[in-house]
Amino acid sequence: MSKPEILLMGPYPDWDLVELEDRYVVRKIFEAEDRDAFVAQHAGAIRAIATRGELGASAALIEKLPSLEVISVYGVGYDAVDLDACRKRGVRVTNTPDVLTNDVADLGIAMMLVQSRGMIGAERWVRDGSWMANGLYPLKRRVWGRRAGVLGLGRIGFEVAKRLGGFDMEIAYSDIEAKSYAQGMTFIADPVELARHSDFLFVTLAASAATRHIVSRAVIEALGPEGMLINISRASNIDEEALLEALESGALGSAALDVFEKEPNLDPRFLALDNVLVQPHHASGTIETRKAMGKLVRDNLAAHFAGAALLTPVI
Ligand code: 8YV
Repeated sequence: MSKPEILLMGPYPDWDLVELEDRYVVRKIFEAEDRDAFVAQHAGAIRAIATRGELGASAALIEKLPSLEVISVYGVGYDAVDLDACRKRGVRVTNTPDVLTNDVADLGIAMMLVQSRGMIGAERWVRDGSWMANGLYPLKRRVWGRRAGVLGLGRIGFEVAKRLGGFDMEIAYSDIEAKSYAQGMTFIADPVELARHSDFLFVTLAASAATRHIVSRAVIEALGPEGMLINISRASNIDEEALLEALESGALGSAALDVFEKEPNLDPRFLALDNVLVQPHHASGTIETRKAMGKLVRDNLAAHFAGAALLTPVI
């Protein structure tokens, strides 16, 4: 039997590619010089798309693939996949929830600690001889015992909150409704109020059209000159222009960001600021988790082509 053809939207680790190429004809759109010509050449045969969270699949692409049956996302976020276009065409979509939750939460906590204790500057202080020349490193802010807000208490938000409990922090959260599993945490529905009650505000909610800029100028200003914003979700959840202005003016104390609009081509204004920690969208980036994500992508594709139930369907 001939192998089904799949369209790969961006590079996967070699260990995944080897496995995919064993079972499928893999068409790598990201290597094509002329993407439109590449799609036109293979369109009729493509039955699946394997993509990444941040790359997704646009309506324009989906419409060009008449044989498309399924899109498997390497990532929990599927906001970059046009679900309306998929529904119209009866295309199924899967993602990789759960397997990445703990690593994403870990990175969020690490970003809070690194930024609050000034560890990037402290490293520089040692390496550039400032320690020898100037002595003690400037004092930074404590983390333990302070107030944390979690915007979006889903799987990742909950794991962030659990970890924050280990720092004896006062934890509040915002979500569509109060969660029964949020023991010992205060529910504050309004994100502005949540920010007002937080020293550290974690953005952990799944992105959609409805959550676009949920971290508004008002939220950022409520967090204030002593506050820190930590984003391990999607850039679209934050009004990035308002964030930049607040970081520049000091209306917001600091930020720790793993995601950016137009990433990896982030706004250069971020790089001129020393009150922001920038990370290259790698919250799920451990070998263990990425292997589990790749396996789930493949298992979903295999289930689809075997006519079995999808393991982790979105639609
Ligand atoms: C990326 C992510 O998919 O899970 C998500 O939604 O954005 C990430 O895990 C990962 O960086 C691979 O591109």
